Amino acid sequence: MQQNVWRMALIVCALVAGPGCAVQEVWVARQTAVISQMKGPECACVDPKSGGVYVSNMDTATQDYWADDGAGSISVLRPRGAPFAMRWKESKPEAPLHSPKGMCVFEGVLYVADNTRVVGYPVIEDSEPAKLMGPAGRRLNDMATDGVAVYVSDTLAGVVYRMDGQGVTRIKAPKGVNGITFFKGKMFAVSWTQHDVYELDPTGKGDPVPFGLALHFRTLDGIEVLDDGTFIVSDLTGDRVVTISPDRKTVRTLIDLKTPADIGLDVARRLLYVPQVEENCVAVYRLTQEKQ
Ligand SMILES: [Ca+2]
Ligand SMILES: [Ca+2]
Repeated sequence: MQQNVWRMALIVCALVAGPGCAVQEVWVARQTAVISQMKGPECACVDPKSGGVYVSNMDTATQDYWADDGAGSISVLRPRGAPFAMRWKESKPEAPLHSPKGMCVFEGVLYVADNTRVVGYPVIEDSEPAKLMGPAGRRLNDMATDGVAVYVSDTLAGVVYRMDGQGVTRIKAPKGVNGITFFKGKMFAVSWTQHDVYELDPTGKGDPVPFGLALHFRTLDGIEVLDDGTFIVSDLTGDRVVTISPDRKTVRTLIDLKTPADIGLDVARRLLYVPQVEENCVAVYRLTQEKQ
């Protein structure tokens, strides 16, 4: 009887060929490496030109991730995850780094959100960082670039700042805004406290537009977008990384793992870097599309 039902279903599928019967392709993640020796890693940021990966270490003994404690560092991994320089930049009295979080690379400079300040390190040593006017932030969190300017989110103020050579402008964002990213000229963000994903208006005029997926999440941290438009977001206390379909409707678990923070995506190599804050490591995954 059961067999007949399945056979009938297949015949109906073949005749109707509706979307529900089509073979689906889904993204699958396979772990390729785990890099330990991190110290409260918050963000992995891929330099798309070199494939090198910067990792921010908040380095806290007290789990106060917003302490101006003069302890923080930046690690660099090679493409595919092997360590290159575990302490590429460290806090110095004359150039403090407290609890670095989100980063982006723009015009040869690695920009880093560090509590209330944005700091810049030339990617090529001994060159001067570009002069950007930073905002007076409260809890600066993630950074992104659209290739024209640099953006930083402020989780406590619920706003995103746009910085270029002309100064700072404000962009409307949801309360608790955390991760931000750009994809094909559109800007996206996740909220730690509102538990949703949003499209933002990078001109700063329009209100954030929620995806309406808040019931799926606990505390969202990072967001990236694959080249087919699939979103990848990390839910830190939800202990998972998920994909959201390009039509913004379907949520699927991609990886179950503890405390995933601000993920980094190497689109060209299809590698995903997941800093695990409380595990003091970065897990590296190869992404493939497979038929379901
Ligand atoms: Ca610190
Ligand atoms: Ca973050």
